[in-house]
Parts: sequence; structure tokens; C-alpha cells
Amino acid sequence: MEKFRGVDYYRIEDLLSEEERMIRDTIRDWVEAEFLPVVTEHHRAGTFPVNLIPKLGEMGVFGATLKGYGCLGLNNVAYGLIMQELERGDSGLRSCASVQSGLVMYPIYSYGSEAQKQRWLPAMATGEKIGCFGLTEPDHGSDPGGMKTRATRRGDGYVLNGTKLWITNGSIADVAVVWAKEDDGEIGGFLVEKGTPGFSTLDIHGKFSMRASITSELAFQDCKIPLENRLPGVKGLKGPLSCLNQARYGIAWGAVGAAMACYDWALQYAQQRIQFGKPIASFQLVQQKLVWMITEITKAQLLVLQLGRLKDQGKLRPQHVSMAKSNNVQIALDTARLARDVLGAAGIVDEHPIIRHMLNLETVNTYEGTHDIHTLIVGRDITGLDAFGI
Ligand code: TGC
Ligand code: FAD
Repeated sequence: MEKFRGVDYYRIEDLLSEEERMIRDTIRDWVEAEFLPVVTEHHRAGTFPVNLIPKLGEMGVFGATLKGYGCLGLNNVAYGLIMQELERGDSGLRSCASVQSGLVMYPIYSYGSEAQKQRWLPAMATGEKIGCFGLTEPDHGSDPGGMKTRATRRGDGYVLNGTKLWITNGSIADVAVVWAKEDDGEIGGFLVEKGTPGFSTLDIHGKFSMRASITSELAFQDCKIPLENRLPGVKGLKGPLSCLNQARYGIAWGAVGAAMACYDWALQYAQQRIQFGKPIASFQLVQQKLVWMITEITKAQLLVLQLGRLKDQGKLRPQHVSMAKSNNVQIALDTARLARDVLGAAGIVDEHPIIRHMLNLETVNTYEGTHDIHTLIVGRDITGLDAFGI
């Protein structure tokens, strides 16, 4: 297949600034030259290319919208385009970057003390330090408010007990942002450093999705956390949920990248593959699939562009993000499945990127709030009625 040709049916390019286009192209070229040549071997081995992390830092990917502390202070559309291009490579690559930026640097920046910011943000911006975000537990995924992990105040600090599951970057992280209930029953955020006695990690194996990404369990057993490692600026479930707004925003853009990769590959394949003496792209049913893909991708591109502009204007609401996350991941997953179908048997081997994207998108559909949870968030917003439970 030829190099990726870009997917822009509606000249959305014209709606971007020169700087936004330049940032997108920088990441696009890097993914093409440095990441795509190695992704299949990492996907097969179930490893993440940690050696590429410093380069991501050098390009300004980590915490790209934050101001100061070595971060670029980009606008949200530029950040979204970065996420799109990383996920055109692999959802695991975008995951690493969105956890670092949206789920670790963002809470430290927004809720941390000046000392915490100085300690972590510059080193995380360069990729010298890596972070992870521990919210989900074995018994509490969609309902994180029911978490069992406890941070008990004792002496000059806290004692942490509990387990977090399905944590991206878990075992490679230098610091974990861990959410736990304090003595008053309210949720607080804690910075737990690698090597703290009582803190251990275990990687999850046997994944058929997000193979080129580290996913771990974090265990805390009488783990002592100094007072100064508590995030002082937030209390309650809105702390972790506000971080999720940032990461879900990146996913809404990233999913477009995965869909673009699948569509472009399937189109090129269909133009070259001959059956019944003709390119399969000449058959009406194949064209219908390709047209469905490009139509949904174009709608998704417009959705995230406006989402980004709203975010830059300070008019974005979390429910807007829920609509874009669930819609864009759904159309990306459907695009990947259709693209896989267009390749026939060839679609099931990793010589082509489609099956890898398709499997990854099953995770993307689930994490950061499942498709159905986001449906219920929008449903609650428009009806005023809560349909989450009893
Ligand atoms: P609810 O009563 O709705 O809200 C509790 C408090 O939080 C506030 N709030 C938000 N604040 C900021 N942003 C949001 N998106 C917010 N949503 C709610 C709300 O105003 C309230 O504040 P206050 O001041 O009144 O206390 O809470 P609920 O218990 O009914 O739960 C609502 C629900 C189901 C929507 C929420 O729990 C949810 O979003 N569940 C999904 C869980 C989830 O997304 N987990 C993700 C884990 S992290 C992850 O997957 C990382 S993957 C990383 C990668 O590799 O890319
Ligand atoms: P459940 O909550 O058990 O949901 C199971 C099913 O029930 C879903 O279909 C769901 O939609 C449905 N359901 C649940 N409640 C309702 C309801 N009220 N109404 C209707 N349907 C409902 N978490 C982190 O904290 N940090 C991370 O870095 C992280 N990384 C991840 C990486 C990977 C690869 C994966 C797979 C997950 C990751 N997660 C992470 C966890 C992720 O956020 C959760 O898996 C997700 O929130 C769903 O929780 P659950 O898996 O427990 O599913």
C-alpha cells in the first residue's frame, strides 16, 4: 500500500490555522517514519516502545495545552490533531500520551501544590518521567464513586490500602495519581511514587486488544504516603471526573485517526485488488462500504473540530465530550470492521493495520466511560432524568 494519503473530503484543512496544520504534519511524519515501522513487532510481543517516549517529549506532545513548566501551551485543536495522528499509528500510542497529559499532568497542574508542579511537570513534559492514573477497581468500573481504596490519615501522612485495575502505563510509571476515599468518605487524589514500600504493580497479559500498551494492576498494602503527596486542590468524585474530560476529549480526536487509517488502507486495497476481472472498488456493495466510512469520518471530523473550538472558547461542557467520544469511537469501530471486510482474508493478518485498529477500538469503546455510560450522560443532560441505576 502507498503512504497514507490523508482523509479530508470536506476541505476541513481550510478551517485549520497554519500552526495547527504544521503541528499535525510534524506528528504525522514522525508516526509514519518512526512508529509504524515498529508497531507490528510490539503488537505481536505485547510491548510498548518505551524508547520512543523521549521523542514524544521532544515534540511537545506531553501536556501540550498546559502553560509553563516546559509545556507548549497549544490550543485544544492542535492538541486534538496530535491525538488524531498518534492514534492513526496505534491506540496504544495515543493512550500513553493522553494518560500522561490528561490524566496525570492535568490534575497535578490543576490541583497540585507549587512544589508538586515543579517536581513533576517539567520532567513529565520531556518524557523523562511517566505517570499513570488509578481510578478503576476490580469491583468498580463504571461506578467509580463506589471505590473501596482507602487513604487513612495517620501521623504525618496517609496510609493507602486497596487495588486499582486496568491501569495504562501502570508498571512503567514513575508516579501514579491514585484516587482513594479519605476518612470523611470523600475522594482525594494522591501522588504515589514508584518504589514506595507497600506499592506494587502486576502487568495484565492475554489481551487481544491494546497489545502495544502496558496495562497493569496497582496494589497498595499499608502504603505510607507523605502529607505533601496529597493533591490539595480538589475533593470528591469531580476530581477524577474532571480529568476524564481531558482524556475523553483526546479520545474523540484519536478515534478519527484510527478510522482514517482503516479507510485509507481499505480504499487503496479496493482500488488494487482484482476479482471478476475488475478492481473490487468498482462493485456497488464495496463502494457503499467506502462511502459509509468517508461520510461518518467527515461528520466525526467536524464534530471534534467544533468541540475543540468550544473548548478553546471556554464553552465546552462535559456532556459535549461524551457525545463526541461515544459517536467517534463507534464510527471508528464500525469503519474498522467494514474495512476489515473489504480486505477479505487479508484483513485478518497484521501485515495490514486494520485488524490491529479494530481490536484496539474494542478497548477504546470501553475505557474512559463505556459507550453506554456516555449515552446515559447525554440522556441525563437532555431529559434531566438519571438512568444510571435505581
Ligand atoms: P455524579 O453525581 O454524576 O457526579 C459526581 C460529582 O462529579 C461532578 N461531575 C463532573 N465533574 C467534572 N467533569 C465531569 N465529567 C463530571 N461528571 C460529574 C458532578 O457535578 C458531581 O459534583 P458535585 O460537586 O455535585 O459533587 O456521579 P455518579 O456517581 O452519578 O457517576 C456519574 C458517572 C457514571 C457519569 C461517572 O461515574 C462516570 O463517568 N463513570 C465512568 C467511569 C470512567 O469513565 N472511568 C474511566 C477510568 S480512567 C480510564 O479509563 C483511563 S483509560 C486511559 C487510556 O489508556 O487512554
Ligand atoms: P463495567 O462497569 O462492569 O461495565 C460492564 C458493562 O455494563 C458495560 O457494557 C457497561 O456499559 C454496562 N453498564 C455498567 N453500568 C451500567 C448502567 N448504569 N447502565 C447501563 N449499562 C451499564 N481505568 C483507569 O482508572 N485508569 C486507566 O489507565 C485505565 N486504562 C485502561 C486500559 C484498558 C486497556 C482497559 C480495557 C481499561 C482501562 N481502564 C482504566 C478501565 C476502564 O475505564 C473501565 O474498564 C471502564 O470504565 C468500564 O468499567 P468495567 O470494565 O468495570 O465495566
